[in-house]
Amino acid sequence: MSIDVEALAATLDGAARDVRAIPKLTEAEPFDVATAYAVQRAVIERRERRGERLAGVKMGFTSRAKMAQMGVDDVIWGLLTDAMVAGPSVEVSGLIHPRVEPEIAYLIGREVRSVADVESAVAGVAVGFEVLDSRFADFSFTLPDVVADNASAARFGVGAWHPPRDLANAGMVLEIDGRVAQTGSSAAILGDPARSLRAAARLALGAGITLEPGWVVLAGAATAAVPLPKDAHVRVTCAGLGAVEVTT
Ligand code: OOG
Repeated sequence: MSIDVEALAATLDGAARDVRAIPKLTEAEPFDVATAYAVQRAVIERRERRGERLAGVKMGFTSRAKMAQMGVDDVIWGLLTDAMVAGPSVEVSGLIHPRVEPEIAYLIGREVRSVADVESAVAGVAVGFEVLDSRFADFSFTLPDVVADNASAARFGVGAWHPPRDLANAGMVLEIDGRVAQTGSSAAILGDPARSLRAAARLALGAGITLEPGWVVLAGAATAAVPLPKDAHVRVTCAGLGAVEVTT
């Protein structure tokens, strides 16, 4: 049986727009990871046709905590658009079952033409957060499902940009309403988030996508994700990078 990439993309896009969870796509018919990335691209192309612009790349499952939480053990990536930029607040009623996680963010300062180029192309680093919202019921998916679903990307935000620096082991805290929900270290992100940055460049280039000036690379969560409730105040801090806050 041949997979209808456009039909799968329409299903995922519709679920996000209708704020409605759907069963795993692979339940109806299994497909491989390469097909899943084609579906992901088709979802993004639908968003671009509605006027959204690409704003960066996100990495997923770059930490053991996340792999263990989601039962998946391969690094994945997804695309960010300007419509996903959140702050100072996130409207959770537009999301199915949002979760939030702490991130390290890189700001791309000039076009990245090779993996060797990417570190010198970084114009800034910041603490960030990502709001995930799997389009699948109960956040339950296989690797191809979550890849097709753009790595559960929904919203993201970053704090103030700082000059590039070594972030191999910086303490990170995720607080919700003043209570510590998760603590971790940037070292949880592939041992050093700079590795995740290089992986982002490699994967994007391999897919024919050039990281552009002004784009953001989210290196992946340092901890597990936690449910993002309504009327909450979220604060993520990273040693040396200050804090980023968002309300729901
Ligand atoms: C997939 C996204 C994973 C990360 O930082 O590991 C991710 C999910 O957990 O729903 O963004």
